[in-house]
Amino acid sequence: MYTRFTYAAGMQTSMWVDLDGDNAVDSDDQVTTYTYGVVKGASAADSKISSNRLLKKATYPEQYSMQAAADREVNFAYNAQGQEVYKKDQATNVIETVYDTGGRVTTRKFTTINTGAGFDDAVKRIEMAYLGRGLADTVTQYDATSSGTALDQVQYSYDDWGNLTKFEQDPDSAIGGGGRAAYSVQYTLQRHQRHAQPRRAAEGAGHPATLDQEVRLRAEDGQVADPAFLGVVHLVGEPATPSHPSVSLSTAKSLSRNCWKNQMEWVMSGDRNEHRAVGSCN
Ligand SMILES: [Ca+2]
Ligand SMILES: [Ca+2]
Repeated sequence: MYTRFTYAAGMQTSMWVDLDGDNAVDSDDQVTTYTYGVVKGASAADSKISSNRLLKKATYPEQYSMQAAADREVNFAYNAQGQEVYKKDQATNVIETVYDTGGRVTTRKFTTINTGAGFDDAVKRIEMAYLGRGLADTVTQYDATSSGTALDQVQYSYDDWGNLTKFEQDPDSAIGGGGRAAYSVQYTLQRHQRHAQPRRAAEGAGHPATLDQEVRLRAEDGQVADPAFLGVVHLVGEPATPSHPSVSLSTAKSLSRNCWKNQMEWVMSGDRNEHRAVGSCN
C-alpha cells in the first residue's frame, strides 16, 4: 500500500491511498481531492475575495460504491484576509465564523444543524470576547444564531503580567444570571524574592495547573523563592524550556526543609530522582 500526494502549482490537490500499490487509481483505492479557487460573492456561502489559491472544497473517498460527491464534500469560504468564514461539512452542517479587526474569532455560529442525522443543536452560537490586551475575556454559548438566551459562560481574569488569576464558570446562564450561581477557581501568585515577575501558574493558556497540586523544580542557579506557600517549592532561574520535569506531590516521597547556619536547604525526593536547593532561612 502506498499513500501518494499530488500537487499542482504548489498546492496539494490529492491524497491517494493506493491500496494495491500499482500506481493506478483503482475503484477500491481511496482518493481525497482538494479543489482550489473561490469567487467573491454576496451570500454566506461565498468568499469575500476571489482567489485561485484558497481551498474551495475537499472531497473525501466513497464510503460505499457510487456515493454522490455532494455527500462527501466539505466546502469553504473566506473573508478578504483569507480566514475561513464558512464551512459546510458532509452532513450539510454549516458553521459561520466572524472575526474582529484584529483577526480574532468573535462569533462561531451554526447556521445549519442536521438534527435529522442526530446532530445536537442545543448550542447554536459561541461568542468570544477579548480584553484590550488581547487576552480571552469571556466565552458564551447561546441557543440561537443571534440574540437568544445564554446557556453558559466562562470568564478569565488576569493580573498585570497576564497570569490567570481567576476562572469563573456558570453552567446554566451568563455569569450573574439565573439558576446555579457561577463557581470559580482562583489562583494566588506570590512574587518571589529576587525577581519582580511572578511565575506563571499555567503551563498553557486555558490549562492552568493548580499550585497546590504540583511542585515544580527547575533549579538553575540555586536561588529559592519563599516556600511558605501552599507547601510549594519554587526555584527561580527557570530556563525558557524547563529542564526538569514537574513532580506531583502525590508521587513525591518526601519534601523536607532543613535550616543550618542560616542556610535553608529544600530537598524534594521523587520516585526516580532528588532535587535540592539552598537559600537563606527567613
Ligand atoms: Ca491502485
Ligand atoms: Ca447561572
